Amino acid sequence: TPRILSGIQPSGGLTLGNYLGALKRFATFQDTEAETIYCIVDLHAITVWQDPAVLATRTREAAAAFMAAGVDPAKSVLFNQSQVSAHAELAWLFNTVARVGWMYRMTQFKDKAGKNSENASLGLLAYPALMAADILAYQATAVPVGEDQKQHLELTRDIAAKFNHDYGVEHFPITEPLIEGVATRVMSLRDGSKKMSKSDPSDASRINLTDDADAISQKIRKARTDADPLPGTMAGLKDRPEARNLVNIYAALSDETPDQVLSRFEGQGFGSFKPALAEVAVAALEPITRRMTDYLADPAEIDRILGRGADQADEIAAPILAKTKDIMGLLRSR
Ligand code: AQP
Repeated sequence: TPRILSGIQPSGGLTLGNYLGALKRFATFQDTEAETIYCIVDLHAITVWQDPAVLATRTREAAAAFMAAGVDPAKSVLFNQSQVSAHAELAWLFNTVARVGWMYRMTQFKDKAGKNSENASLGLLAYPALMAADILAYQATAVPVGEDQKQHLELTRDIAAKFNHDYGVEHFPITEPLIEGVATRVMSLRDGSKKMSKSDPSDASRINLTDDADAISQKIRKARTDADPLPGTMAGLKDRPEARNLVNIYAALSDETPDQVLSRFEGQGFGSFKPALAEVAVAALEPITRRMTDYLADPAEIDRILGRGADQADEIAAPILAKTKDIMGLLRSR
């Protein structure tokens, strides 16, 4: 059976980008023949500084967001990465397979490390090797991600292929990215060239899954746009990234194509489009926010769910890790 794996970092409150690019689709895979494994990747989050006083809370919030978006712990394995040691162990083994040059080429590293990359954590550079471990510890065959993670997934494929080649085995699958839908890249509300991100310093740049109706409406009202009326099709929005983003968000939330949305708004300006978008966004997010709040009322139950998930994950990953060590010639002394 196909095995699907994906993860989200508890590096801040989750955003509409995380929802449309990831969470919204996660639940749908549960109803296919595939086995689904979802991981809150706390070891990834600490590649940039995380306040220890809030990381556990962020992790529970992410778990609540998964479940609020429809991920059912009875159908999917849901856990936090740091509790399953195969991730860190396999990442080390992959550090010996991956090449330094591969890591320096990653655009996310360049973006997050900034100008002073010598001062970035070594973990931030090695991030894609840990991501490869997340995926390959379960020999996962498909990974649903947003467009932004495509480069990292290619690196996972490179690591799997090099491992198989170097050791002359067919041990790791060459994982396929599952990138589809109109909002695989939701952009910042303040800058149409930057992706919407939970760690953007400007809260106005994103819609958080915990924002209430007023906050959502206000952020959409203030979103950067232009003064031109909307065209009848997306082709007419070529040089208008902010406008394109808002139309894509509308389409993704209402399960339409962007052209279907535009056909109703042709000739109208943002004065009428933005309130309509706010209404669609509030209607889509309100139930999720409400369910998140319900789950978060019982943090001990969230911990129990994640703990059970970690046990299940460990059961799958441990033999794959052991086999990997055998292939590499590491002595099995017990
Ligand atoms: N703006 C986005 N549009 C579409 N999909 C997105 N994803 C994130 N942002 C967008 C998808 O969400 C999943 C989890 O991402 P992550 O938490 O591992 O980290 P990220 O991609 O780096 O997301 P953020 O919000 O930008 O986090 P920070 O600010 O901490 O780096 C992935 O499937 C991703 O594609």
